[in-house]
Amino acid sequence: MSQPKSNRAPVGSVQCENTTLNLLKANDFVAKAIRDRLAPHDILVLNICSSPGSGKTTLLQETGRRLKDTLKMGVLVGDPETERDAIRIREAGIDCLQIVTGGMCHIEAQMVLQGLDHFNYEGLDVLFIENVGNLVCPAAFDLGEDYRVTLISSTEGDDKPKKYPRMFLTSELMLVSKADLLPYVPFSVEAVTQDAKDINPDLEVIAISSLNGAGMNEWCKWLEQKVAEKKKAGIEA
Ligand SMILES: Nc1nc2c(ncn2[C@@H]2O[C@H](COP(=O)(O)OP(=O)(O)O)[C@@H](O)[C@H]2O)c(=O)[nH]1
Ligand SMILES: [Mg+2]
Repeated sequence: MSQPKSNRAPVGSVQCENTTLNLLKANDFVAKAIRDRLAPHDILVLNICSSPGSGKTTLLQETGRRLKDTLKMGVLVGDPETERDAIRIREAGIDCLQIVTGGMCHIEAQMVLQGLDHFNYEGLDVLFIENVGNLVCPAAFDLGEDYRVTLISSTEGDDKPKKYPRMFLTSELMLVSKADLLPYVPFSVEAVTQDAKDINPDLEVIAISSLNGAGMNEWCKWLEQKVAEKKKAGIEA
């Protein structure tokens, strides 16, 4: 899938100042350059989004532990400050580059394009981009990804999809994270799924826990299938 999804395209319909529109158009141009750069290598690119603390880094650590013998993975991780997430991800055996955004609330395509030089594309199956924790701004910035995966944790409330619709509209997969805490918090997987699907009927949903392993096999299977599809599309192209 080398073209941006139609859900991601309507930058021109964003109601904002002209300068913001120009910024988003420039971003789309760079996102295309990322797709062009990676196209010959059949690397699956996933943009992982969520609120801060929903479990993105923990999920990547656990995915690394489970799949590092079968998939070669790389991670670009964005935070306003510190290298802490990159250190955690490297400890799980995955090559990782930290993007320090200097206070910015999202990653832009230009940061990804510069970060690509860090990776050896040879044999790389998946490049994860862990976005800055934020359900608003990251939704507007195409990073050249194949799929956008948004986490919503059981501890942050099941009302978020309707409040932050663009993030769920532009995602292909919603992971309901921290499923181990569901018995203890007022959060309905059914309600959050219904709200998210009202916005985006094609959205896939998996409930996961990086702590007790619930749903992790299904997530890993989804990932492996997308990698296989990407390689198949590359062979057929
Ligand atoms: N109970 C529970 N806690 C989790 C789970 N995943 C992450 N956490 C905790 O949630 C906090 C934030 O996780 P982190 O991965 O740093 O979130 P990020 O900011 O989205 O990258 C940490 O204290 C994790 O240990 C989970 O599946 N279950
Ligand atoms: Mg993190």
